[in-house]
Amino acid sequence: NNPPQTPDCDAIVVGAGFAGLYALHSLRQRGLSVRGFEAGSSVGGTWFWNRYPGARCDVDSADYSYSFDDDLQQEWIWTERFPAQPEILSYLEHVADRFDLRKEITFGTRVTSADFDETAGLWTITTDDGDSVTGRWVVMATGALSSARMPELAGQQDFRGEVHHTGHWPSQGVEFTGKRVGVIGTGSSGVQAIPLIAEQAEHLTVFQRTPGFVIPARNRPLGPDELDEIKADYPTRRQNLRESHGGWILPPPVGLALETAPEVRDKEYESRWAGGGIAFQNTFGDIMISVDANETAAEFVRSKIRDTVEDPTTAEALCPKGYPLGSKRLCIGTDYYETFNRDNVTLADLRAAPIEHIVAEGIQTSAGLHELDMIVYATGFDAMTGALNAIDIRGRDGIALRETWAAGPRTYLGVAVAGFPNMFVLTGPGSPSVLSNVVVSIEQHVEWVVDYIDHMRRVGTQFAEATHAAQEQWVDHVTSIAADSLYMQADSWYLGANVPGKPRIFMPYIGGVGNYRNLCTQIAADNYRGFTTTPELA
Ligand code: NA7
Repeated sequence: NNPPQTPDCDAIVVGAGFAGLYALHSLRQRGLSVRGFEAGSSVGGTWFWNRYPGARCDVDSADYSYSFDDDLQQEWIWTERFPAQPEILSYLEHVADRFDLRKEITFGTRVTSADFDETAGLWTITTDDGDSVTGRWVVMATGALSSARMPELAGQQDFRGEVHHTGHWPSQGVEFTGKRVGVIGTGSSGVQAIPLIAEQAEHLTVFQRTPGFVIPARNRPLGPDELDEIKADYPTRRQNLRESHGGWILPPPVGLALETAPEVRDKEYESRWAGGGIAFQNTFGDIMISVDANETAAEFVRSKIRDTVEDPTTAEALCPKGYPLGSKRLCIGTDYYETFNRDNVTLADLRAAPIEHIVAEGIQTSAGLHELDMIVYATGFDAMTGALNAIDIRGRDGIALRETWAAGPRTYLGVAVAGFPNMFVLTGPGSPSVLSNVVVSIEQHVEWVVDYIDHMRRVGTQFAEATHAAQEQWVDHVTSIAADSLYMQADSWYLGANVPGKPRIFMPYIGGVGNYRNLCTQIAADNYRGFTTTPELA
């Protein structure tokens, strides 16, 4: 064995969204030299790319923010209950400036490969500029919902009008006035964009394959008094978030749906509907456990749709059926169903009349041609694995992550992969990230990973790598706790079902962020159980 080479830096961080920024900051605080790479021209990650009209977080702003710096959380002013994309982006820009993070980051540069060299004792990343940089550790902060996905529709390239994807929105904005616009997709992004596009476009056609459950957001301005109250309570509030199931504080369930009389039940649903947001899913403790209980909540939403949407055929087509409420991520919207009462909005129900092909003039369904000037794809992401698999990552003996994950992703705790020493993944498959307030998850991941890296340096560990046995046990655990849940009853991106050919594996950890945190803490206390280590050469 040759002594390890001197790397260009200690740690390389790929991505400069919420996770990458905090990882850069924390590693630097511990005295490591760091280099960051970001494909966007500035910081923000998800919030840099998703600039479509209506883009907004569905978690309360005061909670969807960093807790690591008290001055930051006390000084930043959130103006709305649910923060809009521009406000989150300016928050992240502020964080980058406040902690002077930009100078470590190379922007407008995509990492194309990452290679581990055991003999040299380092990772080499290569960028689309052709540059390469070496580091002892590589931290993938590439995001769980960052690889925007275009569907494969016949004739897509023939369309003569404008084409946009919500997850890759032009920074200069898009002009809808006087245009006939088609939106494909009615997940969270479509649901947020549709009402605002409808207000501007000459005509909007919504191409819907699977209707979602859309709960009103009831967004509102956050008054100074309310924000002050939150800030005064931040220490307790943040601790509660860390110990909670989802990284958010919801009003507790009011009992069990199946043990509550129908009139009382509907009153409770009505009250949560009026309050808005994801708390609806938590009205009763059995909604996400029992299909019958879930159906009572689902039927309540359908009754709201039928009450709101004037045209009965459109209302019926908008009613979600055949999968439990919450088994796909709930959509949180503003005036979504009301939008279908507008004269300039048409619903194209693709279950009744599927898309046959895209033509120069628009979208041809089996019911006829929809002439369009613009198509907006709100078709989602190659979730959790897409951004990682887009990089040619090679671990020990040149083994490719893409091959290792050909039958589905396998990780230890969602942060480490056997065969890939000194590589850490933030919000990876097997972590609770996408089923939680992701900022709470991100802070936990970063702190745990940075503690581990610090520990390695202190005890003189050259490489740390998850063992295959620990990884298999974790994958079995993640899969088994999801197996009996209602999550398995929908074709969701949690399962990879939205990408043709993607292996069907339930990717997120559903055990909750509090439990996950405790487990990770115990594993660290147990001398990082499940990792094998190589000591540094003298
Ligand atoms: P989603 O939730 O994956 O939604 C994508 C939508 O696009 C969904 O309605 C899909 O219908 C539809 N889609 C995808 N491919 C097609 C094709 N080929 N034809 C017609 N319709 C299609 O992505 P979002 O961006 O809305 O949200 C992702 C997450 O970001 C969200 O859950 C939040 O956590 C934040 P389908 O349901 O597959 O029938």
